[in-house]
Amino acid sequence: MTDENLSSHLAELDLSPSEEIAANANGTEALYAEADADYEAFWARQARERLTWSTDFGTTLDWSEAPFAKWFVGGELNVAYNCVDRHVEAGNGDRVAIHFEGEGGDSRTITYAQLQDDVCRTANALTELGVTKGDRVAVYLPMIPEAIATLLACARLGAPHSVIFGGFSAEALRTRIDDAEAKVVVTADGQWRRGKAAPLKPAVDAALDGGSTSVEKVLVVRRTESEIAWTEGRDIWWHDLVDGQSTEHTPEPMESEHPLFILYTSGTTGKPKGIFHTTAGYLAQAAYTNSVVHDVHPESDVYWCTADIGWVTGHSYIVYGPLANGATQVLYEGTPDTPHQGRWWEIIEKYKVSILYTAPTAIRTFMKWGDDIPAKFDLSSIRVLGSVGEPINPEAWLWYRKNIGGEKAPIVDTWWQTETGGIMISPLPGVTTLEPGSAQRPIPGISAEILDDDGKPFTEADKVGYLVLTKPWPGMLRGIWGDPERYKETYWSRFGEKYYFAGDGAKYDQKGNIWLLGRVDDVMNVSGHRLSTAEIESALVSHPAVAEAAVVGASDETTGQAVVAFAILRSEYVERADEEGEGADLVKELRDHVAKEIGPIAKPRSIMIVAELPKTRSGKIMRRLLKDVAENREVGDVTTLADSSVMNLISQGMKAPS
Ligand code: 6R9
Repeated sequence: MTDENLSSHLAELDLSPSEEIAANANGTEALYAEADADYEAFWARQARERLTWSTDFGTTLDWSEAPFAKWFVGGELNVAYNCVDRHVEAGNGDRVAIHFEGEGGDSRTITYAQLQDDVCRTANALTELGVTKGDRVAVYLPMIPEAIATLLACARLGAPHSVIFGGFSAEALRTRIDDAEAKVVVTADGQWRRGKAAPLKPAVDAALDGGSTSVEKVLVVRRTESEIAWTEGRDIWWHDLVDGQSTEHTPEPMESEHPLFILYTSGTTGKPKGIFHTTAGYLAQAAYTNSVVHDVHPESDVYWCTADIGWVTGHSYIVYGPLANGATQVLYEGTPDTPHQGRWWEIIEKYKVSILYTAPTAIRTFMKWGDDIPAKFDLSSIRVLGSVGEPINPEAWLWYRKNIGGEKAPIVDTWWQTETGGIMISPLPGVTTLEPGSAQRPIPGISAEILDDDGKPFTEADKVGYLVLTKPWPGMLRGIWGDPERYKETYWSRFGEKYYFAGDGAKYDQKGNIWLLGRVDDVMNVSGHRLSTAEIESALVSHPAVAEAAVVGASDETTGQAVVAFAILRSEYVERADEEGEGADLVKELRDHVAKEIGPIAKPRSIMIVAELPKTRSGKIMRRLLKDVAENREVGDVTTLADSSVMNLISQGMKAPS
């Protein structure tokens, strides 16, 4: 689609809330007013109505030691009880909690009553391994039901879990296990990826090989039946220990501020940050947001969040939010193209998924694969779509709405972070008139502003600034594990202690919508003009030849920084670019296209056509590495890349004479 087509198409669309959704939506306009009037009272109501407390709380928020927050002080509850037992007690034990779909086609249906048994057995097993309240448990598991049972069992015991994504290396595992001083590791022999058994347990062995760790036991799920090494006395099979346990276990109430989990943020330089979250505030926000933003109706919806449990999205929107709400959800183990590129759509058809929550990088991949693939499946059950992880460019937004959302499902573009615990900025289905590409407005209970370089808030349109959060919120991180100073320094010092600095650039549009513009380190300064990498990437992707693009600011003698772009072409254009001279023509065309879309100042100094972009395993483009290439430096640390060979190809291409 050309940009004229895109903007005229956008202008023609009616993106006001559909009556059908609005009639029954959990979110309402009135919530904004209620929260604006008294945000603490608003959150207190959410916490009391959505959660079941063993002891009611007294003080809603204690901010006297800011930025260290205490929410719902004096209250006690058990997270696992809230996510499982109470639904069974309420007579919903037969409701499906999890439709599990293994990559190889094996499936399991787990009701809330069965999940309760699984969680109790797992809690009893962990107790037998010596895990008690306060001990840390490292989790390195595939996307299988045992992962959910493990997290809930930890929560039940008050043993904070630290999930390490199954794609991380032994080295990453070692640093995270050591930092949290985990007592037990729960893992599997392997996981299914693209039809092959990918090993997991060997990485745990390697991580623990150096000795001197805190780990006493390793609990191993048999998933792939691969041959693995075994350390007698340390390693225990899940089926030997868990299966025979009692299904009775009494959940112990935890204080509101008892630590629930640690989750390390990836992709940054230096030591990973162990972001930690606590019990009641986190759960209240996860349950509330899953209800009003995803508009989950537990009695009728089938919800599917495609994130991995190893990321915060999996924590909040596979485990804690939907289960606290008593929802029915799909859990899928594998990759979207196994055994065929329509696998996700087949799953939606099979389980009649009504709410899908995924990431722009996945959507752009599906665009590349072609419209005809989802068209083969019945997706008419879909009523709400969600996006998370990075800005969704309007092209991808429109594709998602048309090809997956039947031209009518609202798309919630949800901005939040590991640190925020839950969704912060997003439209609400049935309430908000949508604006493709923008996360729009803080949800009720959340307050955000955009600051200029001097830390002054502004509201004028199209001026780029820094996103900050101006009031504490229940799901906020309580710190960086073992490093309170780093917590203050990273988030509460850039603009003083009044503002939580999110690290994202942002702007308002004429209608007052917030547009997220990527990490601040991705905001370039070209001849004194602020330019966002995301904006230029979006412009490139709006050209019909471009499937995906990444932009970095490379230092430039004249302009301070210059725009350097990397682009993956759509398959129909790859051949054309390979022909003598055609590649150069296309690059010129793309540069002019960006100049036309955003302005001559944004015209990339160079555009390199590449076959792949360097991405972390969570799908985030590692611009830091591309910047190294653009600035002719040796490429830095590639250990968090999903495929570390990608950078060799790109570096060679850059050096080759064109
Ligand atoms: C949930 C999650 C957080 C960073 C965040 C921002 C980017 C996430 C976004 C978005 C624009 C959205 N981000 N959602 N940017 N629009 N809807 O992704 O957490 O992995 O900690 O990443 O992701 O840059 O600061 P996390």
